[in-house]
Amino acid sequence: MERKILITGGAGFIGSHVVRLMVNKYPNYLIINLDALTYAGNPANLRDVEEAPNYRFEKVDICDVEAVRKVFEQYEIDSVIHLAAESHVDRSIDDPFAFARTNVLGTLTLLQVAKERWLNGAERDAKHLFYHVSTDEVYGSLGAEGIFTESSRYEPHSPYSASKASSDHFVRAFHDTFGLPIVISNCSNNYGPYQFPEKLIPLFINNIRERRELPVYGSGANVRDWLYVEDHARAIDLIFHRGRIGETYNIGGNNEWRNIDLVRLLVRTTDRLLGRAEGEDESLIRFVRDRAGHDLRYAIDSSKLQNELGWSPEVDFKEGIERTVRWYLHNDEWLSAVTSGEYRNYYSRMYDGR
Ligand code: TDX
Repeated sequence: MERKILITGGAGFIGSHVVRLMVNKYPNYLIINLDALTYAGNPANLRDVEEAPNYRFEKVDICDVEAVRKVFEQYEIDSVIHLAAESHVDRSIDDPFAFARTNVLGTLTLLQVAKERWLNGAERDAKHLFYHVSTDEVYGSLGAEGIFTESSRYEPHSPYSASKASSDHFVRAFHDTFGLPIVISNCSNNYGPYQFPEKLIPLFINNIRERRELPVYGSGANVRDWLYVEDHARAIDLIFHRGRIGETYNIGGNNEWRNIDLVRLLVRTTDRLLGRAEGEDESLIRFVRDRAGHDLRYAIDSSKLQNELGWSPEVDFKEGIERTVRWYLHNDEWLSAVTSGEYRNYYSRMYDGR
């Protein structure tokens, strides 16, 4: 195998799209998916690549240094694409420690093992790369104007974004202090198939279908920049292969939506696809108490990535939303499995027993 790439969090939402792309596109790469299978990780996200000869799965917590070391040794890992993270802002408000543990200490554990394995006096191997996948939330919140660039100040507001900011700093520190070859990308909000239904888009599609209330935080005026998950996966592929060591790349959809406008689009699309009168379920919208520390607006300037590596988003937003709504409506088995927790028991038993 030409490369042996460890992808952490590969059973999660974005991770599963990255694993699928890499396994299918590069049959000469061995892809090792390392995932703890928390509530958000679901091997069923990868059924279609499970049997591929260049795919392996390891159920490991990134904080377990011995287990991580073992995986590095066993497969002679030459590069890492690190996506494993606790990622839901509301959960971070309830339990900040879980976020510090996984996002900060987990990242540090991976960095430490990569350093041990790759920088142990031997000659530097050009294949070595620690690619850290991060978020635009580390830059904080924008007012009506402005856009985040790679040199924007770090100003996280939630325990989630604080933990991601901290992990970014550790990754850069390992580059600057020890010479670990790293690259970082910070991406805007993703949407698409396999996203856990606690995030706005899949939660609301499901609620519309079930005719449950749609809890819009505050006045719904908060703005997010949405990117189809496969466009993000393509950017990760490009940055992994051609990004400059030590650099940061912003990834964004150039596609800003106020939450309330997005919710109305979701209602219309879902109603139409269900054969209901378009917009009839707008009556489900409820304005509820705002999220604590709720960032007003994110917008990301990805011109560095566009100019240096020739990336641009390909999936038009309305088309992407339509595809996503269709996917959720046609995959109710997946939806009920991830919300029931049954899959977790099933797969945990299966992988623990190996
Ligand atoms: O029930 C809801 N009602 C609501 O109004 C939920 C779940 C969300 N919202 C709002 C909050 C946000 O303004 O919708 C917007 C999107 O919310 P989330 O889907 O929770 O995403 P966000 O908080 O923007 O963070 C996301 O983008 C950056 C991801 O969760 C992060 O993991 C990513 O790093």
